[in-house]
Amino acid sequence: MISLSRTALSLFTAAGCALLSTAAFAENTIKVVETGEGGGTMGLSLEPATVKAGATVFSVHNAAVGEEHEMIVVRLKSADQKIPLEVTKHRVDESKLKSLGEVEDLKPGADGQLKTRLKAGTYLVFCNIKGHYEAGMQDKLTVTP
Ligand SMILES: [Cu+2]
Repeated sequence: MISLSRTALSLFTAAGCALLSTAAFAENTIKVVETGEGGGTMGLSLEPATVKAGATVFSVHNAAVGEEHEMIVVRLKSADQKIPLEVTKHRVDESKLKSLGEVEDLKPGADGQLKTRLKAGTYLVFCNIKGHYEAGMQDKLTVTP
């Protein structure tokens, strides 16, 4: 009886370890949905918009019908940092921000993924195709320790 329950216990532990290693990369999964067509209102939503520090997968979906989008993740120096704009180009000045990576050229209806490790702080998630940031394609992500 004792040896049987030991076997059961070790099986249980092995199963537990397998589960842990599968989930090892994705402590957080953030769903990002991008919407909007050229000349109209555009949007970018994060679900959830607050996560704990750690390995994170951004799973991006471009829900637009005819418009290409992209997703860039930058870490801000503070929650109220002013976002630098290249006014005449209608884009965010990425050279003045610390990028953690991006998903480029996301066709209408397409999905993309960005894997990164997030430290505590405030992040800006946005689309930097001309005019899209100004049209509403941005949201802030809060990462807690
Ligand atoms: Cu866009």
